[in-house]
Amino acid sequence: MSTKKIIVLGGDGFCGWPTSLYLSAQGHEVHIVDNMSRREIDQELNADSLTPIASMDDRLAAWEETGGEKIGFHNIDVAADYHGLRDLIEDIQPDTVIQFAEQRAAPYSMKNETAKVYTVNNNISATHNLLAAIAELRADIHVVHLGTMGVYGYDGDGLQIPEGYLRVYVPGENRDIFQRDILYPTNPGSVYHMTKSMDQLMFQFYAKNDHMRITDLHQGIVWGTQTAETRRDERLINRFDYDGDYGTVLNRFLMQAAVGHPLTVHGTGGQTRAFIHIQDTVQCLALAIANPPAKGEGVKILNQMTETHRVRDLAHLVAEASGAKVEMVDNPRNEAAENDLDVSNKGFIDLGLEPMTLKEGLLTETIEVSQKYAHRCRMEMIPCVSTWTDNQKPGVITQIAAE
Ligand code: NAD
Ligand code: USQ
Repeated sequence: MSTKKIIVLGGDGFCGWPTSLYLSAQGHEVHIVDNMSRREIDQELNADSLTPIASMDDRLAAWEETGGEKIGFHNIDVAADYHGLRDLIEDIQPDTVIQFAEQRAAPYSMKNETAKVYTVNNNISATHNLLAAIAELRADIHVVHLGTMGVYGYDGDGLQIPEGYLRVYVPGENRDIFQRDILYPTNPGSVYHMTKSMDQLMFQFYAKNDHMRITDLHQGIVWGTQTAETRRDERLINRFDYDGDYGTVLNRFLMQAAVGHPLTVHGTGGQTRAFIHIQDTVQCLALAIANPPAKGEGVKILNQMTETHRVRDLAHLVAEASGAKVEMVDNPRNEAAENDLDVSNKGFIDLGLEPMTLKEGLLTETIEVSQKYAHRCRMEMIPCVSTWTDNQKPGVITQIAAE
């Protein structure tokens, strides 16, 4: 394996931190860029990570003390400080830049007008600043971006979702049939998911105009918290979001079980979603970095997920493992009550990914981590209260529906 110089934008976050450690452990030279905005949002919401995350200085010191190579850190707002980002790229001359630095919570992006405007400005500018800087420097740098499965939408009717592109046949005049491979039509379900759809157009343009090498990873919901590297020392522990805006469904169910809170299923729980464990996320990033597209090839899109599950099935699985109660609450989101989801992840399987699944003991590990830090949970932050429109109600518990 050839080692590379890698800049990780958003390297303090839930996916970025363990990815930075994994890549460093693999022998790559890693530089983290982060403006700590996610930690500021913790304060704004008054809902800290369930796990006690150390300061960046303490994290990096702990990494070196446990045998890791030095990781650089640069506090830059990628969305606001174009020149800071460009100068850093010029200085480091990375082979790869990973773009994790976006506001990633759908409920937060729907919270109010301020959060909508922030999410769009931050996410679009961060991604575009990166692309414009690489174009200005005329550098041959592989951009690896974390997109989302949510760009495809959730109105599945049995069609297997391909990896990014859809082959269409368009009838012309004189009975001609024209073939095109187009970006799969986007159908975002929140302002956050909309920004990921817009990112796709920017990638399409820069891959065409500047022959930039770009990989866009359409990732499912990430669950779990620890990886082999973050387990090395408590100061390396990864973030664990559980609150109604940032907590994602499976991790929320696992921590709810651990703190004695009923499992909050939105609506009928018929929503089917794609999932991936954080340990597989870091493996996928390494595989994507090792396999960049050729110059001029167009954007390489890979579906980064390992399994699909219906929300109510997950709730019952966690309830069986833990004895927790399941509660059906109002759905604060404007989303299909029931959907099927069939996704191709052939790209990563062909590259050698050996997926972990829910069955492999990791559910228990996440419950145990949650139990250890249960005293840090603020119960009042658990309900999902950000509503998509005035027609939705917050997801607060009113009655026990199932056990
Ligand atoms: P996170 O919020 O934990 O991490 C994002 C990091 O980026 C934070 O540390 C934040 O401070 C930083 N950041 C945000 N805006 C920035 C800016 N303008 N300049 C510098 N730093 C900035 O999110 P995450 O869960 O690690 O997600 C990372 C990426 O993966 C996101 O783009 C997200 O959309 C995508 N993703 C996440 C999931 C998931 O389940 N967590 C699933 C699919 C895709
Ligand atoms: N849900 C519940 N109960 C809860 C929380 C959520 O039933 O307590 C439901 C939601 O209504 C939704 C589903 O679970 O139907 C998934 O919600 P989520 O918060 O776990 O996931 P989502 O909002 O889609 O966002 C997360 C990440 C985002 C990423 C996305 C991948 O926050 O960054 O892009 O997963 S995907 O869902 O594949 O688009």
